[in-house]
Amino acid sequence: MSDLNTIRGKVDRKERLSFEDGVKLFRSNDIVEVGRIANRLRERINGNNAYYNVNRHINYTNVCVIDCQLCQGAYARKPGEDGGYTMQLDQVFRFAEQEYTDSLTEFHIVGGLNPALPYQYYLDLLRGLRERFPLVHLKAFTMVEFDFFVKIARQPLESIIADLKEAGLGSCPGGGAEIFAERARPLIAGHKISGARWLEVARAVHKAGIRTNATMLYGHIETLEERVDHLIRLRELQDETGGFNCFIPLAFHPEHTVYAHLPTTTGMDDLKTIAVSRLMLDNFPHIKAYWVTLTPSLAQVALRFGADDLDGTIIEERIIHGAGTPTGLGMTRPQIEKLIRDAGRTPIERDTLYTPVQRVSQLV
Ligand code: V47
Repeated sequence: MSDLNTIRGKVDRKERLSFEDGVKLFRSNDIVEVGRIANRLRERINGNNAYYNVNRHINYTNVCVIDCQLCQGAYARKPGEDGGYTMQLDQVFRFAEQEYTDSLTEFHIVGGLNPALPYQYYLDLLRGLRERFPLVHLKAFTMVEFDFFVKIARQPLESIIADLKEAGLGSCPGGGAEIFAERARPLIAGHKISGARWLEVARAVHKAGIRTNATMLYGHIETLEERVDHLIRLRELQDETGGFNCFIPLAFHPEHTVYAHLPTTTGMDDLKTIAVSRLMLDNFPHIKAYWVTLTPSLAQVALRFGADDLDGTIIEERIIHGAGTPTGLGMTRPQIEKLIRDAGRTPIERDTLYTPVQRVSQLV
């Protein structure tokens, strides 16, 4: 008899798991049973479907005022530091045009907190992309960037959200959440906004009718209890707003950061984190195994451990590659579909809001 029977019983009876259950799952080495329980819930929520999308990342600047230990030096640069770049708007539009194909359904747009850029830049960026690519969904700006806009525009959060929505914002990526715990957060994220503020901004964005994702960065200096605490804080906000689409656990890549001495996460930990996320976040429609941080092979296996989404084709990811992830820069649709089929799942190409996309051609 596995000591996880009580938890399995709760999941089967559709009872919510407690903080202690979450910690127990993380502490278990019975990865097969943890995965099996998560898989039951995953199949209850998503059947046999496994989702992916055709997207491109636009990282408009890596210049950032935040002393974020997980990103400075790996991707971000201080103002004036060597290696910093900022795309002027015409460069953003040219980059987007180069990357555009008819299959594209999403631009994923994030950047550093660059004091040289005025608030108007972000509105013009969205407007310019919407004008040029009216069919492409603009998933842009993390809760950290929203808080920065409040400061530089000196406007209330609600009016920033309304401006961005009017300019073409479709939804928001889940970055910047890192780990909410007050002990660990400043040690990896410097003076980035607090976990409480991240959640407060997400609440306001959801209330304005904009859906967002959420992430958790794990595998650095956080404790297992802090991971479970992070998941429960997200679950509580989701109970309140229902505005989260997807949760993405992000495995920390230490290279080129001040935590370069830390080991990378292991397969056991990665799969367990996917599984525990699925089980604790019973009110999140989707759990994403982000192939960029996990490697395509492990992300594929994760489709049997609670995950139902692999993210997208991407083509050029900079943030996590800056920190040494060994994965390629992008994948094609046939490559992603093969991973999904070989996991015994049904590939569903989706748009950002998880509506299936119908294709005439299956080529790119
Ligand atoms: O916020 C930074 C993380 C995030 C490192 O919403 C690192 O669909 C690992 O949020 N090692 C950006 N991770 C990526 C992100 C994301 C990715 C894919 C899909 C979605 C979505 C969101 O990357 C940052 C931070 O948490 N990060 N440095 C690092 N060294």
